[in-house]
Amino acid sequence: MSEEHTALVQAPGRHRGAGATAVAHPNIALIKYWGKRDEELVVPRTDSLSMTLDILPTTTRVRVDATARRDEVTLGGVPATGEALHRIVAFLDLVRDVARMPQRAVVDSENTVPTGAGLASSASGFAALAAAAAAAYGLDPDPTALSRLARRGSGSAARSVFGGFAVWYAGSGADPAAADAASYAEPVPAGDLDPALVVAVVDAGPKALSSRVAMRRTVNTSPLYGPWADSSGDDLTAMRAALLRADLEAVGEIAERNALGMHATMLAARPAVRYLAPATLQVLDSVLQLRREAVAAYATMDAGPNVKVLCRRADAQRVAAVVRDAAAGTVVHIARPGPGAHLLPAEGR
Ligand code: 2P0
Repeated sequence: MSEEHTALVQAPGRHRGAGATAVAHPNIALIKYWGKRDEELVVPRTDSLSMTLDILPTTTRVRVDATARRDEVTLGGVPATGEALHRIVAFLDLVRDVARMPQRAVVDSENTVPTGAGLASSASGFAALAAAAAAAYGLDPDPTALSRLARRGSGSAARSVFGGFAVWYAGSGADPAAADAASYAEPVPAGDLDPALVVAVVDAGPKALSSRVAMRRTVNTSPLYGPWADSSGDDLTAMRAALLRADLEAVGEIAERNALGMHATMLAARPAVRYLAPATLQVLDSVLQLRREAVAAYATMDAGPNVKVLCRRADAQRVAAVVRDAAAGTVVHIARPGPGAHLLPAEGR
């Protein structure tokens, strides 16, 4: 048994090589992750904090196939190629390394969220893949180890391992092994907050620039990056306190300023990274109008033009109607806090 992976152990009695299916939901950061300090290990520069949604899940099945010569991956029924396939095979290699099993796998993943549109498809995707692959290769990670594993696929996936609100620690230490061990997510208590997140999809198309490339450029070239990263630490402290006292207005204000600050760092990158579109600004105007009408509604945006609006559950229908009408063609979904990544019961065979 490998000593260096104490939490990622072989499951006693589990049939090695069985198939496993896992479900995970996207999460939306209220305190953003933007910038890595270790690209290889996907260790971030700052802590982040998110809400896992109860909509738009990814379901992923992994079956170890002793006869296969290479991994076979289908995403939404279509064979994966290029960068998407490369990232999934690299992730499976990591799992095989820990499990000490060389066998290839057959992977089928169904996403209900548009991929690559700044709607956290890589968070639900790699959280589901981590849970399913770990089980298929006979590992039995505890939640911290599963979060660290999911992080290696895509940083934000570390948070989708948990339901509700989760904080993902940047960790500290220059030594890669120490940084890897210290960077994981865990649940955050949230008083009796009863929030909804209205997801306003103004454009479901894939983004022009991947968040991976965009955050690298921001860290390397934006003069605003350092100040935002510093202020994000203060935002996180204030956010935790606001969640504990179930203060939705404070949670929303902190989330909105943190997101706008992140986009400011991108706009100041050289060349600029601009995900915000005219329709994004129209939705942001409608959120301001809601606040003028005394509705607690606060916006956050990720690596894309779509807007997520935090509000009370009781206000969600009204908020959804207003933001949908703000920009032509906008589609809205109402989300509430959802569950963490989990395995589905074993299939009968
Ligand atoms: C977040 N985003 O905290 C931030 C805010 C987008 C903006 O996490 O390179 O797909 O795979 O670690 O997780 C998007 O980045 O990036 C993201 P990688 P990921 O949700």
